[in-house]
Amino acid sequence: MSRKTDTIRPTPLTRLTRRAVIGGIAGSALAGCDAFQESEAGRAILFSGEKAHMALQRTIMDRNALAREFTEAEMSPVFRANGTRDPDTPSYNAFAAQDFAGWTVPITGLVDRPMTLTLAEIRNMPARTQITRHDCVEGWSAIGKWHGPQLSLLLKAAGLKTNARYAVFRCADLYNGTAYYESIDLIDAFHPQTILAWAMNDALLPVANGAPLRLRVERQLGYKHAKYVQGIEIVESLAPIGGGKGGYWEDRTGYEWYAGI
Ligand SMILES: Nc1nc2c(c(=O)[nH]1)N[C@H]1C(S)=C(S)[C@@H](COP(=O)(O)O)O[C@H]1N2
Ligand SMILES: [Mo]
Repeated sequence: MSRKTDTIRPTPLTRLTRRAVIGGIAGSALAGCDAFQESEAGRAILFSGEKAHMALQRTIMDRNALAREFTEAEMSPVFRANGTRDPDTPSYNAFAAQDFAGWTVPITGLVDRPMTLTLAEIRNMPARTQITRHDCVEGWSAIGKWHGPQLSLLLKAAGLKTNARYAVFRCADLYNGTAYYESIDLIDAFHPQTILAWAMNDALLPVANGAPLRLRVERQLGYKHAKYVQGIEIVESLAPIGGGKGGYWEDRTGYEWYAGI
């Protein structure tokens, strides 16, 4: 999708409303002329504002756009695992030995109703199924089917405070001795394809891919898709989280916090 605004023909517009931009009907609905607009300076002023507005509007529309979804026939025969393939801690192994029956996800921080959801409750929530392509920054991709409730359902249940800005995911695995963590902003958190997946390819999520719960945040690169999720924290700032850059890899490498695709 092109982000260029300068390909838009500068038809004479007197005003440009948000609605007109969204509808793409600005040219036809608002055509008109006046002396100011006819002057070069006037046009420059008008169209610089218009471009800024369009750029902003497009950014917001882009962020809400859906990731491509695929058909069953397009699914990868093997969906490889990456990063931690088995947390293998005493605590995780104890949960795994009981098919994760005791697994819970506390939702804490800037919420009106802090709550602890059980895995059973999460599996009973209305779920979305999506076949998407996972893109790892290391250069491989795989298409898989994911199933679980939209993260927005959980966040709406907890109720976000007005200063809430990010969702931080706490994971059960230690990566080189540190618990993996990741974070996303509220645009991604409320994106319709952002789900807490408990099933993959029509089976319960395997340990290698994040059992019993992993984030799917389909407009982002692979490392944002936190596996082994055992807590969600709503915060206003990422500064106090880990090294302050919002994620395990962001704090240790040059990986970008915003890894939008
Ligand atoms: N908890 C946790 N989540 C994680 C990782 C990890 O090591 N630990 N690796 C990330 C990376 S780099 C990728 S590409 C994906 C891999 O998901 P997969 O194992 O299902 O392929 O998980 C991401 N989420
Ligand atoms: Mo990755």
